[in-house]
Amino acid sequence: MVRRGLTAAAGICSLLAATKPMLGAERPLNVILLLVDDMGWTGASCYGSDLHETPSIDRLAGQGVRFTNAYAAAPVCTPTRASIMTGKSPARLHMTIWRESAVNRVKDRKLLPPDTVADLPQSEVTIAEVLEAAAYLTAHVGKWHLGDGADYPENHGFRVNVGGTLWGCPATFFYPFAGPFGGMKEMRYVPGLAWSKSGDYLTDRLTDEALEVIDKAGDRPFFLNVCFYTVHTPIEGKREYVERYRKKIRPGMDHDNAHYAAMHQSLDENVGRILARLEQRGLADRTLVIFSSDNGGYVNAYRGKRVTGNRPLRSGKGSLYEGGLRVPLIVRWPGVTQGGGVCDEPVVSTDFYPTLLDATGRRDQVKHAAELEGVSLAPLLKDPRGKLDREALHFHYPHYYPTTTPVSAVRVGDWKLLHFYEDDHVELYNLKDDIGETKDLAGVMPEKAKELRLRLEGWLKRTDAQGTKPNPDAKKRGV
Ligand SMILES: [Ca+2]
Repeated sequence: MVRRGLTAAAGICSLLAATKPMLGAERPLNVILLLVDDMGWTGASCYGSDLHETPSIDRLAGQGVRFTNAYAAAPVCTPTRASIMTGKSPARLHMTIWRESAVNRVKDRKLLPPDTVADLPQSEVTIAEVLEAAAYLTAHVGKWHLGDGADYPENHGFRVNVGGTLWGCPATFFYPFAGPFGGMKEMRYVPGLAWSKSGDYLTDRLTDEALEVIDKAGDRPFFLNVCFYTVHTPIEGKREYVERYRKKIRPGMDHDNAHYAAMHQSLDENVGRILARLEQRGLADRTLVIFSSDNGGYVNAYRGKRVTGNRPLRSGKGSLYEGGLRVPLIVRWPGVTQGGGVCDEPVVSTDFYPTLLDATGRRDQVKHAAELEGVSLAPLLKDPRGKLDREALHFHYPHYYPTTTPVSAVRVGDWKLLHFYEDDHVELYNLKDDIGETKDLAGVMPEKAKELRLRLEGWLKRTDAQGTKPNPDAKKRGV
């Protein structure tokens, strides 16, 4: 039934026939990107969760390199996804907020956020377009959130799109994955899953379709972009798993949401199914696998219950404190990564694109490589104790969220500075001594704070980043 599902929905057989086979003796590397939605830094067992059980993700970490200082390029969905697809920073792209908010700007706060880009511009060359030009089968499965119909995955280099739409989350994770959503009762659905049946769970069904791509690729190299809708809201786990975690929760645990834990178990099972299929088909030794998340864990409540905490990190999704930005990242590159590597070098999702150019041998083939803002992680994957030739990571979120007001941030070595725009104040932290960002050192180290602030302002100028403006209505409203 599942097999017929993808064939009917995406016409995969005809697509395969239409794409030219690769020439040359060396078989190109397949690429699978496993991107989770809103998974916090400590969401997996191997990253320290005290509740979630993730044996498959942990096994992958044991076979590759696990990064401890990996960042999403932004603290919310759309901008980070744009950074992965383009290799450019959200600030440069003017895509700094999630799509729904980009088309409905906040106008009742002290500052007016900028008028940002809602849809991924066609002028950008996505990593999918690069690999499609190299005769890869390019398939997107799951969340897209990078534009409306004119900018769906199929218009940005993907030959197959199952489930990708303008929306950031499904109405429900249970069959039929459709229904009214939000205050406006907008009707949402997940396309491409026509052969689903009562009782099906979305994370399982999307993985069915991902497995179908692997099965049907044959000798063709493939780029499989699996963007799980989980563990984003709605926080809905399978009933039997929820009961299991309810019994496991004890007072004082960092993670104490049984539904959220159940969602992690389903995620982990499906990561395991994909990795097992690679083994079964003899593809594991020629497939690069990246596992990561698009922003930190969501610390606000859903249906009256806190979703998660990111301790020891401060805050969560939406914030430029570590809890909003720092994410899991595991990379397994056959022949390059040694098992069990741990890398502490700061890296960011913008780095995936140049890494994939190196891994697939495409760097010399693309004209725009010099425009990319990320750097290849290849040296770190070969030697996790190595260092990148990069001085700083920058972040720009000129928007509001329940966890933040408009803010930019820069990390240089162990130092991190945040610049909040509502009152123009800065905060300085030493992450080596204070990973929880509890001791603001800006007052006692003004020279250091000034140095980082100037560096941050220089970067914002160079990237043509959009700023906020005072809201002329703010005084009237008393905000
Ligand atoms: Ca997200």
